[in-house]
Amino acid sequence: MAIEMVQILKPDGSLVSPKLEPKISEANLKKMYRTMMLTRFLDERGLALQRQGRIGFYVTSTGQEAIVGSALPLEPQDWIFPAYREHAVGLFRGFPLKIFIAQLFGNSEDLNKGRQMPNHFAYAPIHYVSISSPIATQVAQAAGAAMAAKIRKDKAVCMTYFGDGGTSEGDFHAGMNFAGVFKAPCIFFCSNNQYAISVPVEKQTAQPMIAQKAKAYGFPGIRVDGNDVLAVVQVVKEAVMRAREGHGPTLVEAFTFRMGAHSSSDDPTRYCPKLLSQIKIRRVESKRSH
Ligand SMILES: Cc1ncc(C[n+]2csc(CCOP(=O)(O)OP(=O)(O)O)c2C)c(N)n1
Repeated sequence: MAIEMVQILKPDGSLVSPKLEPKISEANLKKMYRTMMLTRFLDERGLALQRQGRIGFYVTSTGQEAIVGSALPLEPQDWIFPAYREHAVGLFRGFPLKIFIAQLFGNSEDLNKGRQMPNHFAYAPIHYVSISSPIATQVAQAAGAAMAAKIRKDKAVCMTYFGDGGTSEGDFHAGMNFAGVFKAPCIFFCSNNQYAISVPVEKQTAQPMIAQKAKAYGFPGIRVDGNDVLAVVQVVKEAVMRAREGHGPTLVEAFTFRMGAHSSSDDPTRYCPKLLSQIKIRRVESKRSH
């Protein structure tokens, strides 16, 4: 019953096997790389702005930038139901940087005019649905939207993102069950970064492999190295094809690691010894934290 982890790149950047390399244009490879770098720079600036008291809240995705690979196989008509760590997906699809930053400030150029919490982005032209704070609510929303797309025969695929902690929520199970029964064109993308704030994944679920959970709902579950951008492109490409051809949903577990705090309100050195050695945490007290 074990599911192997799909890997195309070795940690040093060389290929596991040249046969596995997906066909990606040089322009798209550069666009993905640029988006990954931009995301990391945004994290540095976002945290600094929060520490300066100029924005109220920020969530980083440092260590999880390769999620950008999940955006490449999608088409403009597809829909994104994100969690709060998918900046790279939005930026890759064309989320304007100025509007993204205006959202953090809640200023006059923010499309919500400050009525949403910072880091709760939405941008209709790229079908990037507003982030909801309650964990995993987007999973049920995505399954419902995918069922609607199927009924309307409009060929849109819905992609939803959530963390390992999100799989303990009722909405995860409701969304997975409905999508499985109705063969909805939905992709469930779990970034297993091994922590839900301070709760390690082994205290979250007795099934160590999140991809296995798809079996209970009657559709495939795939485990991929979430830090391997080429492997992420490849598994999502196959899942999108399945969904678009009417074969129903796929659960993708992207195995990764959150290389920082949960958010600007968190101090991970209090519960995550791995981070103590890996990252220099700025222990600056936040003036405005949530
Ligand atoms: C229903 C609900 N319960 C609790 C919270 C508080 N909360 C915010 S983020 C979070 C952890 C989620 O972890 P995970 O799904 O693994 O995603 P990650 O932050 O690791 O990307 C929790 C418990 C919430 N927002 N909603």
